[in-house]
Amino acid sequence: MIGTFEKSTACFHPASAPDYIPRPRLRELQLSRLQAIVHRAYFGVELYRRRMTERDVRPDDIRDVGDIARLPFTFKADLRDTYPFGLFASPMNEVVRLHVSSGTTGKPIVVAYTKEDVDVWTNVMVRALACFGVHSGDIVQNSYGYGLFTGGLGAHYGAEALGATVIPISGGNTDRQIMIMKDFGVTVICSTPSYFTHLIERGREMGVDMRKLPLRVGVFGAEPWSESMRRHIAEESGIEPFDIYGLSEIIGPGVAGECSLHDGLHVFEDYFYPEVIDPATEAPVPDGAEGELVLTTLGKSAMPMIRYRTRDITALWSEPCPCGRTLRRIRRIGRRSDDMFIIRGINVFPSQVEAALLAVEGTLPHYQIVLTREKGLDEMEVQIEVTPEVFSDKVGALEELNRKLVHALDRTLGLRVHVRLVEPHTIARSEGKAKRLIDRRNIEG
Ligand code: DLL
Repeated sequence: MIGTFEKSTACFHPASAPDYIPRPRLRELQLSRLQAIVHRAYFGVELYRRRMTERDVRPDDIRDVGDIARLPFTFKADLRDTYPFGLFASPMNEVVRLHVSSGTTGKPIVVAYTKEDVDVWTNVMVRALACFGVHSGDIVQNSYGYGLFTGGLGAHYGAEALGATVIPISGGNTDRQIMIMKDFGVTVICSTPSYFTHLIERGREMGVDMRKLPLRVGVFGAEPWSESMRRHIAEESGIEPFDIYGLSEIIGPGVAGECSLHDGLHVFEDYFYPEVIDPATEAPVPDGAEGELVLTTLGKSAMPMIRYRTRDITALWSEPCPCGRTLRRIRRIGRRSDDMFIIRGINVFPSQVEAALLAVEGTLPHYQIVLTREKGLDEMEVQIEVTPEVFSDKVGALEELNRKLVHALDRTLGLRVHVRLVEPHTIARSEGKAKRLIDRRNIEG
């Protein structure tokens, strides 16, 4: 899709200077930051000290960036097991922000930021938005959810620091989103790609053709999307869609972003050190080969992450980019190595659904999650078998159970889903691993 976007405006923001530093200088910077962060993690967090001791490695052993391979990995389970504050390396009076993301079971995971961490986050978001050609004078409709999710505030701080005008509309209330987009002359939209396709559809129903609006740039991330989805969005709305990647454990949005060549996402390597490994052998894969992305934070104080196993599958490219940035690129993320799925930007593990369902009396441990996409909006239906007693009972009992399950799922996932109660033995039994998830969303579409 190179060079096909008519409305693009290239510009340079001073904060983007580190995007272009020569590789040898970048490596020096990475080393000094890595040494500092490993020191901080070792002396400030019990789990890191224990893991490093088990591997017989001390902070002084990190003498080259390559020595990172001697450090232990960190997993999502470590955040869950140390819930809520066990991985914090700063005293609470230096922590100015907490965000929360899904864990694999009922308990969420908590991430922390000092004032300086928020500044780092803002800096990488400014650089990501600058990559996308966003500048002061732009009117940014921020439809990422505000709250515990990192999307809303992350994009907000970045866009504001860039000098753009931010409309902190958050997600939902689609008709109002379209009215504001039209009436305020919005030029940039930040949202999940699936929500934007919904906005396009609803806009058309309301007689609003986005191709005729000043809207120019889409900042899309928080869930996998494809080249065909990009083409669809570009054709239907006339905007230039950019991919932005990030995760709460590392900082939120702003870990990597596309430049105008749309050929991979530049990782802001001066703050996030990327490795790609074979998830089975844990060995690094060659440049350009597919594997699991592992990230180390080089500039975060409150909660340093050492070799975090993201479970996101990608490839890392060292080949220089024609845009001039020296930052390496990752291929867009299409899938994960675990069973987490993302619906309307919210991360969900089937194990969370199971825990919520089975805590309610009258259910059997046979369920299935069906995901569909209607008019660009993701829908989730949970089908669950109920005990013969409940099923043969009056309609009232089924309705009551349905209501309880919807409520239990909402409480656990933060998501309103459909529940369908079915007779015992309705859901297909599997001979091996149970197939809990049927994804009919056609991500490619
Ligand atoms: O989704 C942060 C974010 C907000 C990124 C807004 C971009 C825009 P979490 O809720 O912790 O954080 O979810 C992180 O979402 O490990 C990926 O599996 C997935 N993900 C995030 N961005 C992309 C993307 C935010 N551009 C998890 N493409 C990550 C594919 C993505 N998957």
